[in-house]
Amino acid sequence: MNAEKFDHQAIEKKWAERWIAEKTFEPDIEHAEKPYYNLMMFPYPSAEGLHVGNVFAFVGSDLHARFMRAQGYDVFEPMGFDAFGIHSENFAISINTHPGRLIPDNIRNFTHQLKRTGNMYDWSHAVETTDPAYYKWTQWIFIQLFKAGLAYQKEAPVTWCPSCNTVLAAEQAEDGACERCGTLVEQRNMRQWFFKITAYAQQLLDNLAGIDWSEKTKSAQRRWIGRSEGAEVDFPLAAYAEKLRVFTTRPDTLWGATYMVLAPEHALVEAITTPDRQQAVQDYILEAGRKTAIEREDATREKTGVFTGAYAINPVNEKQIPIWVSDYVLMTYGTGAIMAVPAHDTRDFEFATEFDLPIVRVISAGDDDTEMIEAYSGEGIMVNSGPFNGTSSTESKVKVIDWLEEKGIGERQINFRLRDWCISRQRYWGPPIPMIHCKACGVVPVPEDQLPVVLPYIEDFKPDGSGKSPLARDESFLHTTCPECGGPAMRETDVNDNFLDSAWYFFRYPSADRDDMVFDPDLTEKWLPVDMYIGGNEHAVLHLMYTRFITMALHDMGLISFSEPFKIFKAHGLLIKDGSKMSKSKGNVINPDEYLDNYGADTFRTYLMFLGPYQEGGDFRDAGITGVRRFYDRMWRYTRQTTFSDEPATNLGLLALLHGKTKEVTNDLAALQYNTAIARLMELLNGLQNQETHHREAIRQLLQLAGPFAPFITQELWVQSGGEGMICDAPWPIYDESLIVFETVEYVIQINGKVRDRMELPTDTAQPDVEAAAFARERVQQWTNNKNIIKKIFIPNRLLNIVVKG
Ligand code: ANZ
Ligand code: ZN
Repeated sequence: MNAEKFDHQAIEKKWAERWIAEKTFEPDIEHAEKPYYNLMMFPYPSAEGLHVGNVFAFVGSDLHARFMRAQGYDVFEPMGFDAFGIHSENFAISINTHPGRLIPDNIRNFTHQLKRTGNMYDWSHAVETTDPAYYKWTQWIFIQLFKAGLAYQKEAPVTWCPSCNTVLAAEQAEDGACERCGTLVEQRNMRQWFFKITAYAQQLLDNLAGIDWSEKTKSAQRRWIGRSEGAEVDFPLAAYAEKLRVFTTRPDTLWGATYMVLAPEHALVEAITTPDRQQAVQDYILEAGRKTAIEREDATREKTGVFTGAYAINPVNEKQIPIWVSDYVLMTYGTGAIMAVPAHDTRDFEFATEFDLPIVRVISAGDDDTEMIEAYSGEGIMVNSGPFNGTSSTESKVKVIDWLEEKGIGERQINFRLRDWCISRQRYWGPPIPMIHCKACGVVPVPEDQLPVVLPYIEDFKPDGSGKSPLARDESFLHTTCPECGGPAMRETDVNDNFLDSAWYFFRYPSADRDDMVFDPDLTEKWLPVDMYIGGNEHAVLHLMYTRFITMALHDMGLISFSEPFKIFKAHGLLIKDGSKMSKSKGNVINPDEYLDNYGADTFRTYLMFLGPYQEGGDFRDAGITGVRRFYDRMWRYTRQTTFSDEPATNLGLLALLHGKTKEVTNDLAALQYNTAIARLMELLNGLQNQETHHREAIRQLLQLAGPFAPFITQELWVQSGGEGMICDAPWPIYDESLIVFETVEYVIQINGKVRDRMELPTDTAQPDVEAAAFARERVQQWTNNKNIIKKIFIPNRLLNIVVKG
C-alpha cells in the first residue's frame, strides 16, 4: 500500500474483513446493556440492483446508528429482503424467468452491493421473507389473527387489477391505478380474506399523539383513518314496515332532508322499487357496477341517478320524501344510504338541481331572502327546524342527537373511512394462506406444527385472470385432508399480500436464529419497540399502518407488552435526477457501483449526504463528488504528512475551533442534518491545517467526528495516528461550551479597498464591535486620522472596508 496516497480500495478491503472477523457490528443480542434498535425499511431486491436512492436512504440511517453507537449504545442495525410480492413476480414474468430462480440471484447481488456501502449491518441477523423459515411465521401470525377473530373471509366489492390479475388492498390503488403496475383498477365483487384493522381504528388514531413521528406522516394516517362523528337516523318507509337507516355528520340539518339516496348495491333497493321503476333501476345498477370507487368518489363528476318509485318519511317533520338510487353514495361507508340535504350539502345540491328535487334551507347564514345558487355547508342559526328554530347549529348538533335518542329515532355514531385490509392475492409469489376448506368443518387453520405450508414450485406460475391463484392449478397442493375430521379437504390457494411479510419483519430480526418460535419474548422486550425507524413517506398509510395494526394485535394477544412498533419514525427525502424522482419506472436510476469503484465508499457516502438535507432529499449530479474526494485526500495527506505534537492543545483559538465544530457536528448529527455537518467538518480540517502547532488530539477528534460519514478512511487514519481498536467504539468527543466563545476569525481591514491591517476577533462579533476594534488599532488610525469617513462596508467574519476622503 502506498502510504502517501489514499488508496480506498485497499483500505476498504482491509477493514471490511477485520470488521467481519471481529464481529464489530454484531451487538450481543442477549446481553447488550444499552440496546438501541436502528431500523431502516428493508429493500425489495429488484433485478436492477441497489440504486443510489436506496443508498442515500440507508447511509442516512447508518449515520444515525453510528452516532448512537458513539454515544455508548449497543446499536443493532439489521438488514433483510422483502422478496415476495407482485413486483418481483411481474418482473420475473417480463423477463420470462421463474421468481424462484430470479430472487436468490437478486438477493446475492444486493447483499454484495450493500456490503460495499460501509453500513454497519449485523448480517448474522438478516432475514429474507421468501425463506420458509421466515414465512412459516408469517403464516403463524395469520393463524393467530384468525384465532383472535381478526382474519375473516367475506364477499365484498374489492379493487381488482386487470393487469396483475389480482385483488389489491384499498391502499394499494393510487388515483385509480394499481400501485404495482400503474394499470387502471376495476371494482369486482369477490370472496376475499380480510384483516380486521378497523377494530383498531380508534387506537390507531389515538396513539398517534404519543409517538415521535414526522407530522406529515401522522396527518396522512389521520386522513386515511378518517374519523367522523355524527348520528345514525331511522327513516320509516311509506309502504313497508322496514326502516331505512342513514349516517349523517349533520344531524342539525335533518329538517332539510328532502329526499333519500341508496347506494346501487344497497340490500333494500330491489324490495322497495315499484314495478314500473324496476327496469330503469336495474339498468342503472348495471351501469354503476362498471365504475370504480375512485370514479364514484370524484366530486366533480356529473350526478346520475334513478327514482325507485318509493317514499320514506322524514321522522322529524313527517314529510314524505322520494327515495333515489345514485352511485355517489357508496355501499362501503356508513350505512350505504343517506338523507339528502340539498340546501347544505354540495353533492346533494347538484343532484337536486339536476333532478328538480326540493331544496329547503334549514341553516341560516343571514341571507334567507336570496335564492340559493349553491349549498351552504357552514354553521348558522337553525330555521324551519321545529323545536330547534332559532338555536345555533354548532351547539344544537349535540342536542339534536340527544333528542333523537330520547325519541328513539336515532343514535350517536362514529364512522371511520378506514376499511378492513384485504389480504388475499390470486398470485403465486407469496406465502400461501395457511387455511383449509372442509365441507364438513368449514374453514380450518393448518395445525401449527405443520407450518410452513411451503409454496410449491410451479413452472407456469402466471396468473390467469380466473380470479383464482395459480396454486389452484396444482392438484397435489390443492387436495389435502381436514385436520379436524380427516376427510378430504382443499387448501386455500390464495397467497398473502406481500405487505403482511413486511408488517412484522422487525420482530424477527433479533430472533432471526430461533427456529422454534416467531420471536423470543425476552429479546423482543429488550430490543423493541424500535428506537429509530427511517424510511420513505410513500409508506405512510400502507406499511406504517399495517405494522401498527399487527403490533396492536400481538399486544392484545398477550405476546408483547407494547402496542406501537416504532418510537421514532423519520421520513428521508428523495433523490431527484433530471427533474424527477429517481425510480425504476422513470428509467433514471443510477447504479452506485461505478461511484464506489472510482471514488470509494467514504466519498460516495459523504457526497450523497451532502446533496441536500437528508429529510428533504436532493438533486443527484456528479459534479460535486470530486470536491468531496479532495476533502478526504487532504485529510489523508494532512494526517500522514504532519508532525503532530502530543502536548495538549492550549491555544484558545484552536480550542474554540475544535469545541465549536464538535458542538455543531454533534447537534447536526443528532438532528439528521447531515449536509451541514459535512460543511463543518471541512471547515474544521481547514482550520486545523492553518494552525502553527498541530496537535494529535485535534486531528484525532476530527477523525472521530468524520467517522460516521467515512468509516474506512477514518478507521485507517485513526490507527495510523496512534489510536487503539475501532474508532466507532471511541467515546464521542465532548465539547466545552465555555471555550467556544473564543473561536475567532480573521478580519481583513481595508482602507479605500486596500488591505492595511488584519485582526483576530471572536466569530460573529457584531458590526459596531468590529468597527470599534478596528478604529482602536494604530495602523487604522494612521490611515483615517483627519479624514472624513464616507462609509463602511462590512462582510461578517471576513472584512471591514473603510472608505475615507480628504
Ligand atoms: C346529511 C348531510 C347534510 C351531510 C349536510 C353532510 C352535510 P364524512 O364527513 O366523510 O363522514 N354520507 C354518508 N354515508 C355516505 C355514503 N355511504 N356515501 C356517500 N356519502 C355518504 O361524510 C359524512 C356525510 O357524507 C354524511 O352526512 C352524509 O351526508 C354523507 F349538510 O348527511 B351528510
Ligand atoms: Zn373437516
